[in-house]
Amino acid sequence: MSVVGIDVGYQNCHIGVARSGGIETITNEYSDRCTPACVSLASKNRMIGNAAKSQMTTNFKNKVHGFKKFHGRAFDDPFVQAEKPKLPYSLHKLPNGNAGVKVRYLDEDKVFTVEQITGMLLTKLKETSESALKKPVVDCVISVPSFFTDAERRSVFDASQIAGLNCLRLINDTTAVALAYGIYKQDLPTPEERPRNVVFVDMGHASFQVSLTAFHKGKLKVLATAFDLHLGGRNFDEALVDFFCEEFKSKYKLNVRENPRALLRLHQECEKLKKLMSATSSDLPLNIECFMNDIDVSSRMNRGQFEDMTAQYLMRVETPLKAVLEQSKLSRDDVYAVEIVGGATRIPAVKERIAKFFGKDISTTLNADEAVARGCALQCAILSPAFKVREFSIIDVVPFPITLRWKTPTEDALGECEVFSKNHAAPFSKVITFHKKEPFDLEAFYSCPQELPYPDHRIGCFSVQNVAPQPDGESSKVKVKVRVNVHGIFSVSSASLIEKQKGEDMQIDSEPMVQTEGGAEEQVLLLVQSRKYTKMQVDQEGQGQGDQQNEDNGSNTKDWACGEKTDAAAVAAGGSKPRVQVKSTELPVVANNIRQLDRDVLKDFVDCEHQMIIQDKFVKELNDAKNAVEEYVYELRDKLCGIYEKYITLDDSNRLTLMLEDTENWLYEEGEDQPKHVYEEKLDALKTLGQPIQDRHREHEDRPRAFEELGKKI
Ligand code: ATP
Ligand code: K
Ligand code: MG
Repeated sequence: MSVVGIDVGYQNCHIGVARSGGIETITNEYSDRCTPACVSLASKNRMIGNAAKSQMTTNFKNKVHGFKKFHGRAFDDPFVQAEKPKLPYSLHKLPNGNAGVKVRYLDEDKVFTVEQITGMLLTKLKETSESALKKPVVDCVISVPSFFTDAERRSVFDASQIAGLNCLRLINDTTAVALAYGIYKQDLPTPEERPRNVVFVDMGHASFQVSLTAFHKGKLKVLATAFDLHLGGRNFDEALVDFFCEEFKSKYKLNVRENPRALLRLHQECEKLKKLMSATSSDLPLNIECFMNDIDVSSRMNRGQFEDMTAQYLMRVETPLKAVLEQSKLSRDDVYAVEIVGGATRIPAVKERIAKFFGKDISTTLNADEAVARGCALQCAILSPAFKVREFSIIDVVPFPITLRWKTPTEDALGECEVFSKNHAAPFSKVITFHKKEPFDLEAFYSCPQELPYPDHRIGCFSVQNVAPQPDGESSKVKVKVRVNVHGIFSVSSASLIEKQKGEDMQIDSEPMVQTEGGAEEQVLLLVQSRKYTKMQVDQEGQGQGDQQNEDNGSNTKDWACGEKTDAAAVAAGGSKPRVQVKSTELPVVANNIRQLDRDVLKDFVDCEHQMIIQDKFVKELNDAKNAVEEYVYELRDKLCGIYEKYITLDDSNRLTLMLEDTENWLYEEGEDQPKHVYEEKLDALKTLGQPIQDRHREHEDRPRAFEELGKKI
């Protein structure tokens, strides 16, 4: 069983794995720990990661990057529309209204969903993990921004399935970082002591996330999260790009924005310049040769100028920092440490702003690039039975409050209940009791559309089916379980009909009910259950199951929805009241209008990804066979006028050299595009001639060594 954690960044991906020695981040085939979130589609195959990024400025229309924030979004979404003109590739409206990516692949116009594109990226990361671990990788934990809503999370989860991964948990970036911070700390406070409050700050390429987390020995509890959806390293790159576009317009009369290739190159150079400015405050040059219309461009920039032109972004650093303090009702003095990660926190002015706000030095004890991936791998290790990890419990938060709404029997009024408040503990399940005579629908939505970083506040509609009145015509008691699962995804996960048993008093009726405002007959009772997810099992949909009745009566009694407080928590916790004999029948719950891929479509995408993997493998083997011929030609030719010279007659050597030259020419002409076996035969033919020479050479080389060995023995 594999233990792998994947940080899928907007720009950069990292992989953490558990080995017997501990958690490490692994390198890819380019010996790079970072794999760019970039997918390139071509006429014969795909290139993913470094290979795609390295030729960023060629074939750019088919190079897809910056797609992370399209997850779960419609084509008409204002964010998608705002991004569209900045992208070198085209977006396309899919039949379901979502944003797809239009590219040329296998010499055809193709539209891929964002799930498929991320699926491709995850396929690559899966392969990288497999070659590092030397075994198949299926189980993993993947990070998502803490502000991702249901639709975005479902979309990333589907992407993981397309790549054939079994995602045990979608974990929030800053929570993964908190785990990576806390699990090795030996000096965390005991349960009786005040918690250690740590602020985690992650500024990546495209967004800014902050969390405030309370630590005790063996556990962490996220108290609050806040974010700036659109603040990250890319804003700083874009500020530089804007500046130089203007400058080159007046200085060289170049309209850079009209030339996508030049614009991409400028972007790359500006990012390099930005990083250099983090290291030095002195004046730095920017030179790009043959930039546009055969013109070389050059300019200069220093940190002071850079900070001036990015003041509007630096100003925004403070807001989420303030927000986590306010939400958790803590002051700066309650904060033990401020840990920063994410590439863009290396910008000195960003660091200064954070330090200034908290009035203390910021800590960089975690690896800024790898902490998220390490945290993901740690979470995977905790969830995996294959590894023994120190017990560490994680309680995350529900970032946006969630409400359920239903029709009342009078049909003109709606019942409504906020089932999860902002910063409610997650994962978490609750049971709501309804009294109903017929099937009913529960509509779930985010309660505060104005604070939601997503245009649609609806989550979905859950129909509870097969509800019928009791034999005596009375309403039936229906218990509905709602949950925010381990991935941060909401659902009405189950429902059951509770019936009186013959001869039994329906004692359960004496349970206190919570009357909601919606309707006279509607009674809502929220019972509290907590999860113990360290022993989580994963069902076929890959979603965490394993809710357990709360064993810890005390701590959760406050978690009553609708602000109602009654003593029913004791019942919930199986406490003081006598157990009632009741018959419970599972009721089907059908989810509608959930913002996610159709399950049949997902299945097709899984097959499609599989086909593409086969195609890539085919092309890779073909290229390897061709390259082997080319390499052999060069190697042999080199050695014929070098170390092999003494082992071949001049005539033979000339003949062989001629043959090598023919082969080289052939490779560029009709040998350009041949089936694999043709290259293999070509190589074999060359080796038949080359091998005897090589053998004679080796024999000669070995002779003195053999004598030496013999000498030692004598
Ligand atoms: P996100 O978390 O938003 O999804 P990501 O995880 O891909 O994005 P990171 O890898 O954390 O982002 O950070 C990438 C950003 O950090 C880029 O904008 C990059 O230019 C910037 N960056 C990296 N090193 C430096 C540096 N030394 N100085 C300034 N910026 C840097
Ligand atoms: K990253
Ligand atoms: Mg990141």
